[in-house]
Amino acid sequence: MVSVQPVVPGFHPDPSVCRVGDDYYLVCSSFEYFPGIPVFHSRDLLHWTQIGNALDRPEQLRLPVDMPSSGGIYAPTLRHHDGRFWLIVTNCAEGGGNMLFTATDPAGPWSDPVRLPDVPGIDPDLAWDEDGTCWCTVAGVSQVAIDPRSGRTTGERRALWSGGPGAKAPEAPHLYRIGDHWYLLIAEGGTERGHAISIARGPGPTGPFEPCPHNPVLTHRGTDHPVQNTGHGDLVQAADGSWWIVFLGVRPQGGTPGWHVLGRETFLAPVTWTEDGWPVVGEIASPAEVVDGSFRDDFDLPALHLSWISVRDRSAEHCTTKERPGSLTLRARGASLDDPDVVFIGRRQQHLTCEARALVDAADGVGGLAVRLDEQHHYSVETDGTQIRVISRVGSVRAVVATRPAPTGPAVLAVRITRLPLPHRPRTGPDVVSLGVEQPDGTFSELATLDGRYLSTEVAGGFTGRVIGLYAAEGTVHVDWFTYEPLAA
Ligand code: 6LW
Repeated sequence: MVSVQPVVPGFHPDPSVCRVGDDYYLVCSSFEYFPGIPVFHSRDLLHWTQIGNALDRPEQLRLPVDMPSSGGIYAPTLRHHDGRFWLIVTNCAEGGGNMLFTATDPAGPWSDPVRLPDVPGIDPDLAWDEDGTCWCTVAGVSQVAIDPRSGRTTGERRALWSGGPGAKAPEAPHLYRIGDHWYLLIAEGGTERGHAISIARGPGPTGPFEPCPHNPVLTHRGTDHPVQNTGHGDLVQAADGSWWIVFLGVRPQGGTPGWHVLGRETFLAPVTWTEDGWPVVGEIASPAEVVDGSFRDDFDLPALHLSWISVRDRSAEHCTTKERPGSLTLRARGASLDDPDVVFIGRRQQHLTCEARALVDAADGVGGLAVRLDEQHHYSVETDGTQIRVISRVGSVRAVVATRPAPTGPAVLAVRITRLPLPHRPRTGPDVVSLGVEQPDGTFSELATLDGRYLSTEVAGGFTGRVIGLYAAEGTVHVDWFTYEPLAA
């Protein structure tokens, strides 16, 4: 029996789910990364496989270079209606706003955006009532009827039930017709330790809504549950008639106050209903084993694996597998990871302990392997062909913390993320990040070991989590292969 586990580990917050027959589909927020909105498929709600990224063309997603980390794509809602998949989401970047996309296959392609210029607010939801009216409900909570094909509103915006008295941040609304009632599910309390999910119901999609007598229906606030910040959920009925909820949660580690480094992850729990029709959320349902997640890329294919995400954009000029067959070529733009214009491509850290390695040829440039939270919080090991160095950026402080002569030819750069032995834990951060270079005999030669707390959300702020990947800081670098492997805890 494993400990409580997410169903989609790593930075995958704000899950939205829908079912078509025996198939489930799930989407998450993606913020400053491109492509945006990973799409997952499952047959049992416990095991999910990524099948696409909904926003994988610049016509669908443009993220300006001056947009700070944790801007961009927030909180999508995925629905299946009238033979099509519908995805509505907020682009929080300048010139963004609410946008709607459709697809016949959730793996893609997804349409170009239909913009909703008259619907302000984040966390948009879509629901259709019996006479075909489409209701768009946003954080706050407010609602307006829309024509989803044109993006125009077809009525006045109205305030709806907005959660318990005094609770901050009523958001993430989802509206469902279940039996004789319309239910309005929301998150409240903010996405930190006070996070919760509450529900109300009414006779129609516009209310009036009566709150559930046992709200909040889900919260871990004030408990010592290993999963905290639980909230922002979406209900789904399984083919067998049972009900489930997907929601976000975090796994804080280390001493007080606890630091989470993988971002907000997606969890699953069963839902039962009381006799008078209110939902009761059960204990978290975990997969029987930790998601393996081992990954190796030799960059032999023209298209990159779906799990790679780039900061803000990915152009063939700066990131390609076609220039040197069997390698990933990165051509620098921004001069370092501190630069919002950096050429960086990575994958979400999905395990509390793990190792990533890459064979980097820096004969024509400078580049390396990084653990990135945002522009101000990252650790990296890089090479310029003659020297290997470890760089730490925490807040406004940037330092080269170790250097060593580079081996002749390409170097295997490595990052190991581990936990300190138990006696040290009460006063430590969540983990330690060791950065170094692999010797010809395969042994890891460490240049520096840094406290992981500085690459946590509690330190850096924001909505994302760690991403481990490759970057170019000058000229051109070629990466022959990249591996990611979970380590035994
Ligand atoms: C999202 C809001 C939230 O829009 O965090 O936890 C925001 N919930 O609903 C960003 O993910």
